[in-house]
This record gives sequence, structure tokens and C-alpha cells, in this order.
Amino acid sequence: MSKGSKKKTSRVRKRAQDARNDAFSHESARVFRAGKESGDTAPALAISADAQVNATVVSPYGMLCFVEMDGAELLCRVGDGLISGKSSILAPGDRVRVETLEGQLLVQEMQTRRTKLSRPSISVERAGGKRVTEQVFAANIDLLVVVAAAAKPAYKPRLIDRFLIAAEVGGVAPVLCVNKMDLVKSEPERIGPLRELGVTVLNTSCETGQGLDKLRALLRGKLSVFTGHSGVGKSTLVNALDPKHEIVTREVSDANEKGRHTTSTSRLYHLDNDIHIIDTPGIKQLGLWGVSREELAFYFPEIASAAESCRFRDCIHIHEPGCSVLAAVEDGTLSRHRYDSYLRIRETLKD
Ligand SMILES: Nc1nc2c(ncn2[C@@H]2O[C@H](COP(=O)(O)OP(=O)(O)OP(=O)(O)O)[C@@H](O)[C@H]2O)c(=O)[nH]1
Ligand SMILES: [Mg+2]
Ligand SMILES: [Zn+2]
Repeated sequence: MSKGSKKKTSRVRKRAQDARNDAFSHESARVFRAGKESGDTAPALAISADAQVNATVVSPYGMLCFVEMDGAELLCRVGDGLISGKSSILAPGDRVRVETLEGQLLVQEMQTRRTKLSRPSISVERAGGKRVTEQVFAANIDLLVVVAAAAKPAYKPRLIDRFLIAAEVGGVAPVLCVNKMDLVKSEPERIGPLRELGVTVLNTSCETGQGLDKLRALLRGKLSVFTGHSGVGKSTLVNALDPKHEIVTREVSDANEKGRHTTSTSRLYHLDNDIHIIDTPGIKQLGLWGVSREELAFYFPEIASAAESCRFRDCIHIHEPGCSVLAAVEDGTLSRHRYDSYLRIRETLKD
């Protein structure tokens, strides 16, 4: 790399980081999000900031729920105030109040979530119409660990860009964990632009133990959630971090290189070293909840930064004259892959 291009990179990184800070502390974006939040919880749900909690949700189970209370794991019914459709709205990590009612354990109330990770959930109503609601799949977490495999299954970056956005929306810090490094000579190239944006990236291997101490250090004292495609090694990582856990894992089939969805429900685990992890089932796609087309660019810090010099304030960076984002893609200062990701995600969002 020449001296000149090095300089360019660091300037882009700095600008991107500034934009990240600016964009996400932007008052109008915050107000926009706050308005949406209050709309989502319009029905009288039993959620309150000062709920007198005595338990933590370990794993929701339809209209039932496993919680931990006083060191024991208990199966409870969930009160009507926390049910939407056919299942509870609870997620691992939720803080709740459990009461005994007529000899039955009942989750009565939930504390307002400090942070959350959500996706849209589409259900078909009796009348045949579709209803899209927010599905929270982890609550009160400090860290989102997006696990990807360097190989087997092949590294697929699209989901990662989406998870970075979901983390930002939910107020959670993201980490990218590139696992199965024993199967490759070097890290997949496409990770470069993410490192430049300041995303924390770890290379790990459950086979050789590479990176596990670094991962432990990052996870210590926090509640984290492991997410990503099926078969990338999320459950194997939890087992490797603390061998007292023996979560079932399964080989990725050679025929199609796909995981087999071995983990079927999300669940909270407590590990040594004050490490707390929610292991989740592998997913193929992640819909974005709480992001509109108009604000999407704010969630790509490097695009938000370049957009400051677009000729038109309402530029959507697709075909406008004087668009600095397009110019940055052309001259290589903005990753074409990340820009393609912006376009693809934009297509899936509503105005
Ligand atoms: N070579 C190698 N294989 C690994 C590594 N980590 C996990 N595996 C293997 O990858 C396969 C899938 O691992 P799992 O832990 O079940 O994957 P998962 O992400 O939990 O998958 P789902 O539960 O389906 O979402 C297993 O055969 C593991 O032994 C690694 O670092 N290197
Ligand atoms: Mg698993
Ligand atoms: Zn533009």
C-alpha cells in the first residue's frame, strides 16, 4: 500500500467514526425513534420502568417461559399482559416479576428493557390479513456478538451489515467474531471495511483455541447474545469458553455447506468469569425493525459522512447529480460492497 493511500484510509476512518457519533447522537433521529417506540407499545402491556422484579427470563416457550429465580430454574405461565397473539412477548434477558397465583407461577410484569434486539415478525390473521409486529429476541444485553465462519459455511457478509444496524437501533455494542479460522490462511477480505469503520473484529477457532482468551476478556461482566447463520459455531463457542456447558452442536453437511439449525430456541447461559451469553438459533435473514428508508443512510456511518457533501439535502445516493456518496464509491474511498448492501436493504424498507 502506498503512503498516499494509507493517509486516505485513516481520514476515511476518522470521518466515519465522527459520523457514527454525530449521526447516532442526532437529536432528530432520537426523537424519531422515541416516537416509534411509544407507538409500538400502545396496547396496555404489563411493562413498567419501576416493576418490582424478582426473576430473569432464560428461555421463552410459547405462552410459557423458563425463568431463573433465587438460583433455581422454573417454568412459569405468562400473564395476559405479556402475551401478544399466540405467544409471550418475553425474550431471554428480560427482567420480570413472578408471583404465585392459586399455586401456579405466573409472570405478571416486565421491566422496561434497557436495550434490545428486534426483528419484524409477520403473522397471518384469521381474516387472512398480515400483521407485522416487533419480535424482540434478546433483552437487556450489553454486547451483540455476530458470529460468522471464515469457511464452512462460506463467509457471507450480508447478514453482518444488517446485524450492525439492529445493534445500533437497539442500543447494543456489536462485535464481529470470525470463527473457524483454522480452516483458512487469512481473514476473509470483505472484513477490511468493517475494521476501518471501527467495528471490533475477533478471529477465533474452537479447534485451536485461537482468540478465545480475547473473546473471554470482551465478554467478562456482560450479558451478550451470539447470533449468525446456522453452523458457524455459536454453540461450540459457548462450550469452548466454559466446558461445563455441553450444548448440542452438529456438523455442517458437506453437500450444501449449510448448518442444520441445531439450536432451536434461544437460551441464557451463565459461564465462568462472570460471562453471560444468550445462544440463539441460526438465522438465514434478518429483517430490520424500526428503520425507515429515509434514515437508513444514518446507519451506514461512512455513507452518512460522505453524504454531508451531497448537492441535495434529500439525496438518496442512487442517481442524483452531485452525489458525494456515488463519487466516493467510484474513487474507492467507500466500499462498493457496503454501498450495495445499503441499496439492497433500502429495497426491503418502507418509505
Ligand atoms: N473447524 C472448525 N469447526 C468448528 C469450529 N467451531 C465450530 N465448529 C464446528 O461447526 C459445526 C457447527 O457448530 P455449531 O456450534 O452447532 O453451530 P451453530 O452456529 O450453533 O449452529 P445453529 O445452532 O444451527 O445455529 C460443528 O460441527 C462444530 O464442531 C471451529 O472453530 N473450527
Ligand atoms: Mg447452535
Ligand atoms: Zn448523495
